[in-house]
Amino acid sequence: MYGNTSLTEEEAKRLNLTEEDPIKLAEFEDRITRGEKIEPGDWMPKEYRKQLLRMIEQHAHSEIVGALPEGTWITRAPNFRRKLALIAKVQDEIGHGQLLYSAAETLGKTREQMLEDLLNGKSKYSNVFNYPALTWADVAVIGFLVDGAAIVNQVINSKGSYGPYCRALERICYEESFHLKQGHDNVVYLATGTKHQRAILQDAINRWYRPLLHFFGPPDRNSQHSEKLMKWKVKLASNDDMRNQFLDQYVPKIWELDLTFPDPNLKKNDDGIWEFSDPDWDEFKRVINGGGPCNAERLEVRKYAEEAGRWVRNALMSKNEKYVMPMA
Ligand code: BYC
Repeated sequence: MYGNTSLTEEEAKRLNLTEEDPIKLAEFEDRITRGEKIEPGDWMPKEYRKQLLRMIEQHAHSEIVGALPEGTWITRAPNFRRKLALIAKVQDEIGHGQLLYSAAETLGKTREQMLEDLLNGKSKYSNVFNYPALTWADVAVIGFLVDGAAIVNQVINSKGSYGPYCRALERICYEESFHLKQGHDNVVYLATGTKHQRAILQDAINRWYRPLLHFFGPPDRNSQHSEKLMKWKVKLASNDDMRNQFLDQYVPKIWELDLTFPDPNLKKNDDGIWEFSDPDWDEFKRVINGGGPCNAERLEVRKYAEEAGRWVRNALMSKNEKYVMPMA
């Protein structure tokens, strides 16, 4: 029915593909199967474009909002060396936002529209950045565990099917790997420091544990978009697989330091699958829909940045000039 693809009519309906030209759709899916990259000028199903845009846009927003919790500690970093490293890291995160907005723009939505949708709440960003960074130990935990979680996700997604997103992710992963080293150094320093330093570190790990489990998205059985995204190789691992990889890599590193996670049921089974207590998926839903502890504050800061920076953009952009949209 749909060219060479094995889609049934029911699947086509579910995947929102009934309007697509079956021949073009079959060619597109063959390219994906062969592992070719899809580039901005190539034919793609509307649903592929829509899904990619949704995901890359959310990722871009996560980078610029994600710079805020750590950014609040730049003025209070404990010494000059840590301050320099933190300034550089926060600057890198904003740069990742730039790369990702450019990748998203290749799909036909302008950066201005994307930022407007962030500020009016239409577009999401990662749950983790709606929690406060209460102490310096939060900066260490974000640098080690949040960046660690992001690397797991991004290394996997960088092997995906859409060229501009993959190229942006490859570059981001190089920089994130360095962030991870400074996060690890910071965690080890606090873990081997005074009683107070260990105590604030343990407290930060306790508070970030649940948001970190949420970071990889809902359990596979409740994931709305995974089927399509995995079929088209935008996502190369499911939410549960990525979460498991993260636990496998990072739980032993925290346990090695004689620190704990606040979950008595956290353990690795013989089949390699990590088991954990229900991380309260209602909290996840609340947070991603605007009801987390810092959602309002994060958007206020972004609104202020938009308003305060408008004159700079106006000065740089001329109404009489035509600007090209990024193509790669
Ligand atoms: N937070 O069908 P599902 C960084 C939403 S920044 C918020 O499984 P999907 C860093 C999802 O959007 C890097 N919302 O979704 C920066 C959907 O809602 P909508 C951040 C989430 O797309 C600064 C609904 O739940 N990384 O590292 O198949 C400093 C159903 O979910 C979340 C990325 O952005 C979440 N965690 O899979 C330090 C990764 N999870 O859109 C560090 C890119 C799910 O229908 N994104 N939702 O309203 C992805 O890889 C995928 O989108 C996900 C979710 C694996 C997260």
